[in-house]
Amino acid sequence: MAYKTVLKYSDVTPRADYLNRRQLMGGAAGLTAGLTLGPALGASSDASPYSADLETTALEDISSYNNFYEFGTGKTDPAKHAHQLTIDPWSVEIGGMVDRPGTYGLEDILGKVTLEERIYRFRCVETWSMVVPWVGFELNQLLSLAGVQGAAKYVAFETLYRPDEMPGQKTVSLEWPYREGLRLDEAMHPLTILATGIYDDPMPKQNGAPLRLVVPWKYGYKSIKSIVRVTLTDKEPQTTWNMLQPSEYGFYSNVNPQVSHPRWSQAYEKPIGGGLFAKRQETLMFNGYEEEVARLYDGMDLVVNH
Ligand SMILES: Nc1nc2c(c(=O)[nH]1)N[C@H]1C(S)=C(S)[C@@H](COP(=O)(O)O)O[C@H]1N2
Ligand SMILES: [Mo]
Repeated sequence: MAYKTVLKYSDVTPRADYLNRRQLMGGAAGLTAGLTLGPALGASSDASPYSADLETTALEDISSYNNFYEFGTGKTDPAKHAHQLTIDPWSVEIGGMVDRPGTYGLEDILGKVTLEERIYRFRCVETWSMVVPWVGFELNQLLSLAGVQGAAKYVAFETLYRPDEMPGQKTVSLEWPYREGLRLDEAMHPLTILATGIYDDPMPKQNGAPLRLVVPWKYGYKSIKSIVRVTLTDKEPQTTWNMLQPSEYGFYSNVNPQVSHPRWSQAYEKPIGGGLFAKRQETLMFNGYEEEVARLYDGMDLVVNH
């Protein structure tokens, strides 16, 4: 599959500056508890304001410790089995409350959007975390291609259902296909991306090739993989984990250190790849993206709407 040239942080910043900044920011990020986005540190305006200056997790770790129940429930099952998945050709069915419903080929989509690197924190409800340098484009660009109608309030997503290539769909008792959803304003937010790669590589299959959602202020399960259907609707969509256990998994699933899951206190998280003695870190409200997204939830009770 051909990938469009990606505009990377390192392409728009002279290399010496880039390396300097990386070192500088790496140090700064290690000292401050919070997440610092590019310009907040007085950095050059070259960096995407949405990309974080944090030390990234190694690709080896990002692509070997996964949740992708279509390939089994173990953390290493996806890396073992996802090679069976065929991803070329790939298309996304866009429907519901849109002006231009239809089957959109991935190649066509990639010809019409702007790919860029986004370094995001990623936080699973199981309390592990990573920092991933995604390559992707803002979901709002795809929604504009389809033309969202005024009555639409939510976006629903579905993963591929293909049991012949996804053995977990025969053995794991979730209701397939995997589904997720966002409120329209969450979907339109510039932090919300559809990712097609990690580092300079096309998306590893175990990470949700060829196209997966990334919503960095929500728990990882909202970031649905290998998407084949996007539907605009005026009703809150059903979501896989909420259907399984609504008391444990709410529709919003915003990272919140104050709202614990029955099996996992959410006060702390543990970075993956730091070795056996990696220090736990305090969980940040909205996973560190409070400044960018808190306003979306003004006036809402975040315990009730967990
Ligand atoms: N289709 C699908 N998407 C999925 C999952 C899944 O099982 N199936 N697991 C989710 C969960 S629980 C997490 S934490 C992230 C993990 O993404 P990663 O493997 O790229 O770290 O994918 C999410 N998206
Ligand atoms: Mo997760």
